[in-house]
Amino acid sequence: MNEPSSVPEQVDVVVVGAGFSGLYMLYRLRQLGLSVYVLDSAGDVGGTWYWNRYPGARCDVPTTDYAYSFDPELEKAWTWSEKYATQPEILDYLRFVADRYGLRSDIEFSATVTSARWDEQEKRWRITTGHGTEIRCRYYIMATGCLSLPKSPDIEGTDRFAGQVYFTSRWPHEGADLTGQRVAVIGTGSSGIQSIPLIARQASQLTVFQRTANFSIPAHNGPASADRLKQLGEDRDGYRHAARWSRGGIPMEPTDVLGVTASQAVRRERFEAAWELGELFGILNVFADQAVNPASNDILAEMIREKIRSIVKDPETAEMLSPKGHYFGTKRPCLDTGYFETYNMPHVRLVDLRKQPIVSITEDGIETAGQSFGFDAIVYATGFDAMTGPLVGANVAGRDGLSLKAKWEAGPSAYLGLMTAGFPNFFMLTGPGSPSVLSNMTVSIEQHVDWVARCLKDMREEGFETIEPTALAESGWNQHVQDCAAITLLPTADSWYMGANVPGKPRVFLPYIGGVDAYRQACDDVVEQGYLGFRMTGPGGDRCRDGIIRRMQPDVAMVLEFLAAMGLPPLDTLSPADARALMAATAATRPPGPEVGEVTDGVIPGPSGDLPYRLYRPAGPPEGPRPLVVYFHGGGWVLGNLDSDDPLCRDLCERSGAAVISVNYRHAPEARFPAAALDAFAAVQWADANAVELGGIPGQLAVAGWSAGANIATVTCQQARDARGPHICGQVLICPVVDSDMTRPSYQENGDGYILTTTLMRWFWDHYADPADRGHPRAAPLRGDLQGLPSTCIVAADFDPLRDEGVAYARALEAVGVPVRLTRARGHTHTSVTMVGTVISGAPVRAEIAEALRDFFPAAEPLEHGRSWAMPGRMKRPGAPERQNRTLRATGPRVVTAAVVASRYARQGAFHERDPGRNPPFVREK
Ligand code: NA7
Repeated sequence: MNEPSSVPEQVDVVVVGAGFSGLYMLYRLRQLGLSVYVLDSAGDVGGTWYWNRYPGARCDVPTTDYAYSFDPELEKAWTWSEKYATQPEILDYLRFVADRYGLRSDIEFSATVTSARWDEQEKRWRITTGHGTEIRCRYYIMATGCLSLPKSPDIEGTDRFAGQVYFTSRWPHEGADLTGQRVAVIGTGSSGIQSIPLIARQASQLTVFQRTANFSIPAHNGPASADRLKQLGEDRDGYRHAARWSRGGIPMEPTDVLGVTASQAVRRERFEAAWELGELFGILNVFADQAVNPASNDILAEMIREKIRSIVKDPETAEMLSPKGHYFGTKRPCLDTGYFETYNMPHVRLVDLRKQPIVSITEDGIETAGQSFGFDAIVYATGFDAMTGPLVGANVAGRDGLSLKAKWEAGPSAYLGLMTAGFPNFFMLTGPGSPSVLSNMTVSIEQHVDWVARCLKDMREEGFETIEPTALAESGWNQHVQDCAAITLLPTADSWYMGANVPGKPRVFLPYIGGVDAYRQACDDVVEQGYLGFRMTGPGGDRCRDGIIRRMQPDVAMVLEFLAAMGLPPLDTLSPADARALMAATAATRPPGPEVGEVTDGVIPGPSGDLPYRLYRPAGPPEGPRPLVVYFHGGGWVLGNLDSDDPLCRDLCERSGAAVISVNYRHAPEARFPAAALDAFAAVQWADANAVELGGIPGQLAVAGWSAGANIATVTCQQARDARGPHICGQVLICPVVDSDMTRPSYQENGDGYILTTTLMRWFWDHYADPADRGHPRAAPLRGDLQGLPSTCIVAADFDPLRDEGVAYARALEAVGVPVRLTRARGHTHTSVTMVGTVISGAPVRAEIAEALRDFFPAAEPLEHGRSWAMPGRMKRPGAPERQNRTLRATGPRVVTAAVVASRYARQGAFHERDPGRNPPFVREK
C-alpha cells in the first residue's frame, strides 16, 4: 500500500483521520511544502466509509455533489455509477483519490493516537500513538469526522446476548450472512432505515425496535440526475461555485413559497415534486417557512405521514411508523429504498419502544416491558456520539494541561468551529459550530481545509508560529451559532444535533445552521479583517485584532440585507407626506401580529381635537377588567399611526395579558413640539378617568412607547408626577429618544446603515423641535427631574444610535432610586425588536417587556393552575401557529420580506417565535 517506512520524530503537521477531510488536508499541506503525517486507526483510507459497511449503506447527497471539486481533472477521471453511491463505491473513490495523488506514503494506518499534548516551551504538539511512539509537530489537525464515534449502547444487558451482535457502524469486513436467522434491529435512524430492507431479504424473521419513528422519503436511486449532469457538463466551474455559495452546499434556489399561505394545490404540487425528486435538500425546501413555523412544518409532516399510511398496509404499523413528537427536519431525515414497504412483508414486525421499552438484552434475545423475544442476531443501529465525541475522546491537552474534555464539559466552544482557545495550533475540520452535518459535507470539508491551508501559509509568510482564538471571539461565535439555531425549530428536538441521543451529553445545538454561504463569508471576513479574533505569535512579535465577527441577530441581518436590496429611498430625502406614504405601504404588507381577543377603535378628546385610539383586549380568561397600558407609536414624531405599530401592540397585549390602548397623537411638522407630549399626557389622563369603560382596572395604568413614542411616554410620566396624577404604575420605553445630544458613541457606531440613521434622526428633530427647545425636558426627558418616576423598563438595542441615551436614562433613573429594568436587545437595531413575525429573535425581548409590564401591576387573584391574570396569553391555543403566518395573504414587501428571511432557513424548516408557552416543544399528536 506504499505506507510510510518509518514514523518521523517531527513534522510540520500531524493530521488524524484519512477520510474525505484528512485526505484533502494532506494534499493541500503538501502543496504548501509542509511535512505531514497522517494517522488513522482504520486499515485503509475512507474514514466513515471505511467503517460503515452495513448492507444498504449509501450517501444521501447525490454523487454529482458528493465528491471533491478541487481538481477538475479528478472530476473527469471518475464517474459515479448511481445517483446515490453505495459504501463500496465511495470507498473505491477515496482509494482512487489516495492513489492518484500518492497520498498513502504519508499515512500510517491501524495507528491510534492515544494523547496529544501542547508543549508551550517548544511551541509544538507531542502526539503519542498506540505503538508508543511520539511525534512532535507544529500543527495538529483533527480530521476525525462528525459521525465516527459509535454511541455505546445504553441498553441494559448488551453483553449477555449469546448470539451474533452487529453494529451498523462497525460492520464486519467479510460481511454478515443473516440468511434464515431471526434478527433484531434496534434503531431507526439513517443506518437502520437503509439496512432494514436488505436485512429483511435474508432474515427468516426481522423485528425492528423503534424508539422514534423517523421521517424518510424514497431515494429513487438510479442514474444521476440528468439535470445536474447537464449543468455540470455545461459549466462545471459555475456549478461548483454555486455550490460553495449555496445554503447547503448544493446549488439550489431556495423557495419563497410559505407553507402557511400557499394554496392546497401548490402545497401538494411542491410536496409531490420533492417526493419524486428523492433528495434531502429538495424535501427540506418544500416551503420557505417549514423550519421555523410549526404550522408550516405540520402541513409538510402530515403529507409525509399520509404517504406512509398509503404504503404500509397494516394501519397499526403505519401509525407506529408515522413520525410524531418532533418537527420534520429537526432530526435528520432519511432517504430510503423500500423502507416502509418492508413492513408489508409477513416476517417483518415493528415493536414500538415508547409503548414497551427494552428492559434488558437477554442471553437469547430481548426482553421488553411487554414481551420476551428470541433472536439469533441483534443489529445495533443506535447512532453516534456526534460531532464532539471524536474530539473530546481524543485525549487532547492544550496550554497548562487543559484538556479539551474538561473545557467542553458544558458543551463545545470553538471559534468558527475551527479552533478553540487554550489549544494553540489545534484545528478541527468540520468541528462543532461549522455547517458540517447540515450541509453537503464534501463542500464544507473543502472549505475548511482551504481555510486552514491558507491560514498556515499566511502565518508562514508573516513569520508567525502559533495561532489561537481569543476568548471573546470564541464566545461571540458560540453565541451566533446558538442565535442562528434559536430562530428555527431544530433545538426543540431530542436529536443528535442537540447531543440529546447520548445520555449525559450537554444539550447544545452543535452545527452551524446559518448556511454554507453565510459561514464561508464569515470565515473570509475573519481573514479579511486581519484574522479577527485570533492571536498570532512569532519571533517577530504578536498580533491580535480582537473582536466578534457576527454580533447581529441573523434574522436582523437578513432583513437589513433585504431592505438594502429593495433600494428604497432614505426617509430623510423625502417630504413628510412621502415618507408617511412609504411607511404606510410597508406597514400594509407586514405580518399582522398575533390574534387578540378584541380590537376596537375610538377617539379621545385631545387638547386640540380628537385623538384616534385603538384598544386591544387579550383573548382568553379571565373575563373582566385588565390592567391598562397606554401605548405611543414610534416614528420620530413625524411618522407612524395606529396601524404602524399594530402588530407590536397585539403582541404586547397577547404576551402581557393587559389591555393596550394605542393612541395617535399630533405629528410634526404640522404640530411641532410640544404638541405630541401634550396629547400624550391628555390621553393618559383620559384613559385613567375612563379606565372602567375601557375594561381596565382603575389604578392599574402603565405607559409604553417605542422610539419617539417612548419619548412622549416618559415625558408623560414626568408631567403626571408634576401634576400629581394620574397614578402611573410603570413605563416601558423601547429604544427611547430621551436626549437631543447626538454625539454619544452609539451614534458614532450605529449612525449609518441600520435604518434609523443619524441623518434621519436629525430630520426628525428638525421637524419636531426648534434647536432652542431641544434641551427642554419635554423634548429631552433625560435632562428633566427624574425623581419619583414610576418603575421603568428600558430596551436598549446594540445597533441603535439611541442605545447610549437609553442606557444613560436607565442609569440616571437608578441614581434617583427609580426601579429600572434595562433590557439589552442583543444583536438588534432600533427597529428590529418591533418587527413582530418577521424578526423572530425579537420575541424573547418582547417577552421580557411583557414580563416587566406584568410586574408593574399588583397581582390579582390567582387563576386556575396558579396562573395570575397576567398570563392568559400563555394559557391559550397550545400549539397554535403564529397568526401572522396564517393570515399572510397579500403579496408585496411584507410577504417577500418574510419569505426571504424564512428561506434562509428553508433547509431545515418559517416563522415561529419560539418561547415558552407560545409554541409546543413538539408537533401535536394527530
Ligand atoms: P441515528 O440517526 O442517531 O439513529 C440512531 C437510532 O437508534 C435512532 O432511531 C435512535 O432512537 C435509536 N436508538 C439509540 N439509542 C437507543 C436505545 N438505547 N434504545 C433504542 N433505540 C435507540 O444514527 P444513524 O447511524 O442511523 O445515522 C447517523 C447519521 O449517519 C445519519 O443521520 C446520516 O447522516 C449518516 P432515537 O431517535 O434516539 O429515539
